[in-house]
Amino acid sequence: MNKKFVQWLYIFVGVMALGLGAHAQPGPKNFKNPIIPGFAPDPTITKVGEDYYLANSSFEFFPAVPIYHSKDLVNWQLISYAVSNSDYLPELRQVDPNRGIYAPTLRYHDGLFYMITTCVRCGDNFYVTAKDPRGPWSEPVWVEGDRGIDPDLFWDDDGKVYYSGTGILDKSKAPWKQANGIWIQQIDLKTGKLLGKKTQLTFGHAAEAHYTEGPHIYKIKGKYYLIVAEGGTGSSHAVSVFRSDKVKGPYEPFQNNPVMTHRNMGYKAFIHTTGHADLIETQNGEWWSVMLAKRNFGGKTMLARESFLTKVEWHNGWPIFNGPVNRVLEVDKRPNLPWSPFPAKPTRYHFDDKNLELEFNFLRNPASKWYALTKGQLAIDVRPETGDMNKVSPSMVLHRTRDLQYVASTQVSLKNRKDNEAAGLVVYRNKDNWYQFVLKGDKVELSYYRKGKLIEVASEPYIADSAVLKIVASKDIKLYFSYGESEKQLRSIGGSVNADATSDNIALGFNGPYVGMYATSHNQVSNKKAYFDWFEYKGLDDKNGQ
Ligand code: 6LW
Repeated sequence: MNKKFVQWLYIFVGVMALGLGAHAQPGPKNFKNPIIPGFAPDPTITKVGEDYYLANSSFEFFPAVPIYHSKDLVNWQLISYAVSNSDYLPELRQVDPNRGIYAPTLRYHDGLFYMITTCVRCGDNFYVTAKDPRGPWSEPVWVEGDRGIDPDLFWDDDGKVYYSGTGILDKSKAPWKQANGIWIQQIDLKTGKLLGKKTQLTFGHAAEAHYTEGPHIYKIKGKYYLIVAEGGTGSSHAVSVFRSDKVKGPYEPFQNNPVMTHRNMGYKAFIHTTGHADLIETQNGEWWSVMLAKRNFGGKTMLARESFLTKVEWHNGWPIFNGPVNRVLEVDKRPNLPWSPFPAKPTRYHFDDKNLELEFNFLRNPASKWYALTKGQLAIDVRPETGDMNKVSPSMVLHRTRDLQYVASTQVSLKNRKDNEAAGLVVYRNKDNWYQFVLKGDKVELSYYRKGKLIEVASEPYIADSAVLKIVASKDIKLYFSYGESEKQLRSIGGSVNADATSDNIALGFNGPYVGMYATSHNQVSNKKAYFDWFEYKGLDDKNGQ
């Protein structure tokens, strides 16, 4: 055989094998919602080739606006944050809980990713751009003036770019109480300047619709579609759709609106609060929607608003969401895309890298770098700020709670502790609703705030420099705490503790729960550092809806 032929034969066999490989592993039939569990509200999605990117709102936490990547719309991996340079958003240092970064829109146009959002009470609307969604992302470009929450960007075929915002342009025309509306205006993306006249597009479809917000505009088969959230981001939440021949309207509402809601399913529905959708067409011609919803764990919303996926089909030029059931399901048939799971990540963080792993967040944007990764330890400055103070960024390094059931543990050391010096673990939602499990002075202490009231659960003598601390969250909405000098010798403390302080039911608000590391000197100066050898977050929920 001649050499060239043999080479070609090898290539042919190789390509066939690859093809067969893909067929041999077709992936599961179904997927499980939510696609991004735990504090992942207001999802927005875009696509480049066969890669999908999704962003969420992040409120007072930093880095801001997590960005996830997927190839199959089901398996998602955190790849970056749209704002991670702390100099870019100094306004986020002092925001109130549940203010800060609201619903973003993520889009890709002509080689650039755009993420536009609102920093509520911290500068208003801005966008950032990146060539690579993994970063670096640009400095914020601020859109001039007060523009309302939930901005959207839409590129029309003629090259003009449109900004849609929420609000009522002429307040005397507010059609009813609690009305909000959507308007549109051209934008110059070089300067952030809005151009020409604003045009009011809608106040929502339902008579007396509350809080119409979260607009996204698309052009599909020659028509303009406007999708909005209405009803407010609670149990009345819904998705409504409008259509027009012109980008500035008039927009005709779909007579079957809302196209998606669980508002009429009653308070026992497992998935509820469905709304705030964004649409995407796959390379295989299917349409899917991401949207936020909450899960009901025995009446408690423990994981706040999360990101869900549901199928969309077109009928007579209108979108049908998950027909014929018209519900977001926990287990559903997965998209026709190559199954592409990411390798499972180790659950234990050893702090061996120079930088903190992407999963870790701070409460607000730290003004100074009060932590360091050194020799396989995370060293955290023991600072006066505490978790119950407002508008500060205490020494907290937090990991999103992505499961109802999880184990979080750490090995912490704080030498020669004074009575005011503490370090350990927190389960955190906001200053009025959080748990602390710390070495403090010559004790180990367990207490929590629920609706701003301090509940002291237990305090036991403990004098060693270092300890392993462990929290187990169980599905009956309880937290179990244990501690000891090594992982093999843990003693439980405090019995079973009500875990609902960080639920939506108790904490209220838009943000979500975290678990993580914490150090404080309780309003006094300290020059100590707390050293964390490792931190482990192990989710115990069944991810296997397939
Ligand atoms: C968001 C608004 C909403 O900006 O809640 O669910 C606000 N919808 O659209 C905060 O997430």
